[in-house]
Parts: sequence; C-alpha cells; structure tokens
Amino acid sequence: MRRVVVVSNRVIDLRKAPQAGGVAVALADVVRLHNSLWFGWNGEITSDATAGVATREGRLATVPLSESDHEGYYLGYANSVLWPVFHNRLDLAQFEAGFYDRYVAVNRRLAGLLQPMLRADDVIWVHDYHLIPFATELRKLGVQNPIGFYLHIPCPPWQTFMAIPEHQDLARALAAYDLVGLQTKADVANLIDYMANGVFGRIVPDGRIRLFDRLVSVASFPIGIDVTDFSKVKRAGGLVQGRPSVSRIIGVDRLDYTKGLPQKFKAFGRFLEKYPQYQRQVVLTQIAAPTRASVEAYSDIRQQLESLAGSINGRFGELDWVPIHYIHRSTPRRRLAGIYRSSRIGMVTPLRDGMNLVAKEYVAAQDAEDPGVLVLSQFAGAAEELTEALIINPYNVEETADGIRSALEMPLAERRTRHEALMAAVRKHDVASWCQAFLSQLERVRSDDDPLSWHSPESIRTALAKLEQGTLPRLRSSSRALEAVRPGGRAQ
Ligand code: ADQ
Repeated sequence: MRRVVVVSNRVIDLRKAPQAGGVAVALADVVRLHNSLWFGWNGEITSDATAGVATREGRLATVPLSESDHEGYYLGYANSVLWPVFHNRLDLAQFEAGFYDRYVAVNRRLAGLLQPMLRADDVIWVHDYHLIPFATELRKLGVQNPIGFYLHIPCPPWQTFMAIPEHQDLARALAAYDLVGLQTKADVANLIDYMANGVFGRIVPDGRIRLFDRLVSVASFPIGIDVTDFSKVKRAGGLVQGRPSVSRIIGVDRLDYTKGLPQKFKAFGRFLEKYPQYQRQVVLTQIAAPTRASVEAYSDIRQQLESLAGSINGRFGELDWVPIHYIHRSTPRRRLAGIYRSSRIGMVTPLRDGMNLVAKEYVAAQDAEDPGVLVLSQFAGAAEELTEALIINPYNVEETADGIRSALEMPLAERRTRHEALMAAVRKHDVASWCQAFLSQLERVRSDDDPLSWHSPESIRTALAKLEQGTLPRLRSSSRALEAVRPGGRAQ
C-alpha cells in the first residue's frame, strides 16, 4: 500500500489533546487507518529561526512557527481573510498588506521541510485553506507525486471569491493539484462557476477543468465520522439540571462567528417566551470551545454571547432552574458522546459551515429505540445529506423557536423513522469511506493523464454518457458544466 502523506496546518496527537476542531479529529482517523505520515505545525510559537522538523514514531512530523509567521500566515491571511470570505463574511475580512506574502512564505518553508522526507511513490493529501499554495511550492521543488487538496470549509459564490485581491494567485495554486475535493455539491458548483467566470477555466469532456496550463479534477467528498466511536455509548451522568423531567438541548461548537451562537440563544429565548409551558422543563447546554481568541472578531462574539446568556437567564431563570447552561471551555471528547445521548435535541445552527461533524456525532450517539431530534441549519454542509433532520433557517428566530417546539413534541414513531434515515446517511459517508473515495479518485485522475481528445464528437458522446450514468454526478449541479460538454455548447 502506498504511503499517504497528510499535510495540514495543525498536527494534534489526539491521545494527548483533550479536544480539537473538526479537521484534526478527521485526520487523526485517516492516520489511524493508513500507512501514513502526518506533517504540519505542532502548535508552538518559537523565536528559534533554525527550528526544524521533529518526528514521532515515523508517523507524525511537526514544526513550530515563528511569531511573525503565526501573525501573518495563521491569524492574518488564513483566519482574517480566507476564513471570513469563504464563509460569506466579507465584512469581517482584513485585507492587510503583508499577510499574503507571509502566507506564501510559510507554505514555501513547510514544503521545503517536507520535500526531503518524500518517497517517489507517496500520495500527498493537503488539507484546508491554510495550505492552498502548498502544491505549487512542492512542484517548484520538482515533486511529481499525485497531490490532492481538500477544502474543509465552504466554497463561496464566485463574485465573493473574486473580492480576494489575490484570487488569481489562489486559482493558479489550486491548478497545481491533481484533485480538489470539497464538502458538498453546492461547493463544487460554486468553485466551477468561479473557475469558469473568474479565471476562464474550461471543463473538458472527461469532466476535468483546464485551468491555466493544467488539468484539475473537482468533486465533492462529504466528510464523515467514525460511527463506532459514538454508538453503544451510555447516557452521561452528573449533568447539571439533570432531573428526568427536564429535556436537554445540546449545542457543541467552537466559539466562532460562523456557528450562529447568538441566533441560537435568541431563538431559545423566543421559544421560552412564546411557549411558557416549557419554562422549567427545558435547558440549553451550550459547550463553546475557545478558538482563535486573538482575532478581534472572536472576542466580539464572545462578549455578545455572554451578554445574551446573562439576559435570557436573568429574565427567565428561577432559583432551581437556569435556562442556558453555557460553558466556554473544551470538554474531553470521550465525554461528548454521553452528553449527546442524554439530550432530547441536538441543535446545530451555523450561519455557514463546510459540513459540521457535531451534527453527525449527535445522530450516531442516539439510542435507536428512543432517539433525540436533530435541529439543523440549512446552511451547514451536512444539510445536503441529513435531510431527515428538522431543517431551519438560523436567521429566522421565529422558525427556529418553532423548530425547538416541534422537536420536543415529535412522536416516538416519527423520531425513530427520522433517526433511521439519518443514521443510514451518517454510515454511508463515514470517515473511512470519505478517505477511501478521495484517495482512489486521486489515483484515478493521475492514471487518466492522457485524457480523451478534447474536441472529438466521440469524446463528447463519452462525456455525455458518463453524465447520464451518473459517473460524473457532481457536474450535474452546474449548468455551465453541462453546457460545456453538450455538442453545440460553449466553446472549450
Ligand atoms: P469545525 O469548524 O471545527 O471543523 P465541526 O465539523 O463541527 O467544526 O467539528 C468540530 C469537532 O470538534 C467535532 O468533532 C466536535 O466533537 C469537536 N468539538 C467541538 N467543540 C468541542 C468541545 N467544546 N470539546 C470537545 N470537542 C469539541 C471544520 C469545518 C467544518 C467541517 C470540519 C471537518 O469548519 O465545517 O465539518 O472541519 O471537515
């Protein structure tokens, strides 16, 4: 089996770290399942300019960042430009001079450190928005291996993408990959639209995109979880306000402005006001792990949330009941499954999210005989698969408040039917199949390197047949893609 070299911004040893974000959780599973090397930042900031790579058990290879790299690359370009723009928050983007140069410089340095460790038959899998230029930098060093890229966050509409001053450089950097993977079909349609409209990419009949001087494949690979981690779990004991008569709503999110936490609190407050019979009967437990606290937008959201929790608790609370139980701390992962299982509702209401693994974890942790209900934002990538959840618009406080009531009053038979369908979806795209699907597609696109001749009638017929058979299902969502491969469609 070929070695898989996984590259991500942050490498975390989950045996030691109590908590992590979604990317690290998924990659730890990938590394467990494959002959692999995981390369990236160890989370440390150092003043030692000569610090090199530290390896552990031949499977983890990590490097520290300098203060200025951390500022410009991580807090700056990655989290103050790409993160907000890709989540449709242009208003929060800080296009500061110097961020982009540092971003590229760190990618160059990391690529230079990885290159001597590579073997000729390695497959390289680069993860997320921090590392878009990574393949370009490896290619400059002569690396010919297959290199795939996976974006864990959403791809924005093409006009939003074009607001990034360096968008053309980013597109050129994406073209250095053999395969670009995204979470959803909607993301694929956005990226193809951007490539076609923003940088004149053209879809060729085998479904790839001719971008600058390269051919790149773009497809969706919805990420999943390790279901066995969450099934057969026991209900958590010792939870505050744990009387059997009290129904718990659980929220577990990093404290991020994309996660819709103020909207969730407002909707819960509105629910208590509109349906007073539920006062003292329901508690919202929100676990919000601290994250990127030194980026300004994150300290703002924290203040907003604390003030909202205080005002809702002050208004509705009683001596023996506090409506919102808010914890601004990380929780050991092994405790989360039991907390999910003890909760009547899982409330996952981001304003925008690539996928959202918490939604899948909540479903997997339920008792199939007496399952809870998932209330899910239509703007989470997970909503594309988890269609049997109660899907709400998180901007609509009234609708979300009513969703809470519907979830609490849902009859057992309906809860079971919905849970069965949700569980099937969670199992279908678990973390192992996500990984397998991406890596086998990466192998395939590389072995296909001598594609059909682009313009022959035969190649067009083949492409259309593939579309009809659903072999290229992801392109169906883009009308432009269809147009491009139809005889008489736009010029290639
Ligand atoms: P995140 O934005 O981090 O991930 P999410 O997918 O929900 O979001 O993953 C969070 C993970 O961290 C979950 O596994 C959860 O259990 C864990 N977690 C969250 N809060 C925690 C806490 N307080 N204590 C312990 N564990 C906690 C990014 C994208 C998502 C995408 C993932 C994976 O933003 O859209 O789904 O990557 O691709």
